[in-house]
Order: sequence, then structure tokens, then C-alpha cells
Amino acid sequence: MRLPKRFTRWMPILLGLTLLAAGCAAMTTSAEQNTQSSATVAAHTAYKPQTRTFTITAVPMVVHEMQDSEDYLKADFAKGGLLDGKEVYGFYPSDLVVYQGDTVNLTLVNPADDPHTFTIAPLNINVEMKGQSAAHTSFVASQPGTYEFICDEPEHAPYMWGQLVVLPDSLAQ
Ligand SMILES: [Cu+2]
Repeated sequence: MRLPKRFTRWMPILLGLTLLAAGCAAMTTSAEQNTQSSATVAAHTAYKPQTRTFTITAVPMVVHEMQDSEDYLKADFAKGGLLDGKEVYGFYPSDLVVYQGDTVNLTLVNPADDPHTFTIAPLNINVEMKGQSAAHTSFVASQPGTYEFICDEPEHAPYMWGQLVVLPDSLAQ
């Protein structure tokens, strides 16, 4: 194909200018992205660990004492019944969420007369919850992850449990 002479004379210059403009645009975009990503990194590293305070109550849910008012429970608690040798208690609340590095302050309240424990085995936390009393514990959630907490009284397993979710500090806002 034969192009007009006037066009072929200017074409290299036009092409050069186009490439230059495209290059500038690419550099600007890349610079903006760099600024954005360093701002994001700065926000993440700027997270200051906080103190998170929770009060957790051991709540009787389906226990022997209730047989007097709920007749069907007699069969459940009888030998061979669904809850033979068991009682259902819950931790309330049962889901705790903190960020990595936070200090977790727990007040553990046990209003009933059965003893419980608040146990997070992987974190070596095992607090006795004596009947009709409150206990306290405090620890630093240093590693992200999901940690199950339980009561280690065999009579209360597998019902009495919850979880502590430790989010990476990079997710903190
Ligand atoms: Cu218990």
C-alpha cells in the first residue's frame, strides 16, 4: 500500500508522540498504584493493639433442675436417655473476635452452683469457674487463628464451648 508522502513524513513523529503519551500514562498509573499500596501498608502497620474486655457467663440451658418444670426432661436425663450423665450449659457470648496483638480481658461469671472451667488448651489457659462466683483472666492474642474454648468437665462436653477468632493485624482498620 502506498501512503501519501505528507503522511509518511509525519508518521514516525506521530508514532513517537503516541508512544511517549502512553508511556507517561503508564508511569502515572504505576506511581498512583505505588502511592496506594504504600498507604495501605502504612495503615496496616499503624494498627495499635487494643484491650478487648468481655464478660462471659456460664448459662444453664438444659440441666437436671429443669426436670421439675419440664416433664419430658426426665426421659432425657434417665439412664440410657439422650442426656444420660450430661447437662447442657453454654458460654454466653460464645464467639469472641479480636485482632492479633490485642490484650484480651475476660471476666468469667458462673451464677449456678456447678463448677466449670474456661479452657483454651493451645494457649495454656485453664481457669476454674467455681459455683456462684466470678473469675478473671487476661492474655495477649499474639497469633492469628481460631481457638476453641471449652469447659473441661466431662459432664458438660460436648455442649459447652465457644471460639476465639484472632484476626491478623493486617486486617485491622
Ligand atoms: Cu461446665
